[in-house]
Amino acid sequence: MALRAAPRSAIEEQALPARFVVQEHHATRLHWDFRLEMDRVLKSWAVPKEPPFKPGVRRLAVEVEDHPLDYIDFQGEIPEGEYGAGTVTVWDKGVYELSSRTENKIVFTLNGVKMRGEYILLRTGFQGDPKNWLIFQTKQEGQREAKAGKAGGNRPSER
Ligand SMILES: [Mn+2]
Repeated sequence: MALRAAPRSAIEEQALPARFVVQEHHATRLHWDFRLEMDRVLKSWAVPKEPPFKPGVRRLAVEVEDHPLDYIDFQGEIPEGEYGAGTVTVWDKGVYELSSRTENKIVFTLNGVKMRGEYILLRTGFQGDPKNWLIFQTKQEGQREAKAGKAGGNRPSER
């Protein structure tokens, strides 16, 4: 197996929180590339509509190929004739905390600017395609407040 130039050492990797990025990509079709730093690559999903930043919105997220870690800061033009030709801008970025991960479900908390809170990526296999996932934010915030307050269940939501 070829070793990639690794900008972060194993020790750094343990010390530093994992990162994520969402790149808005004006290609043939506008989409948002959602990428999680994971397994020393950027695990990537293409989201055809603007990714959710509040609970109750579910978006299709189509698994696409892993990208190298140094792509996390990429913004600019992918030239005509190359795959994904068009303009890429960073729509959101930050760090995340992984809660659980199985073959078909990834639970994580994003700490970005637009995307904040607990999210789930769920492989639905929609239309028979295992690359089809859903991404959505959970309604955890209220639960967390209730837990933190320990005042018992039924505090009305403040917003
Ligand atoms: Mn793309």
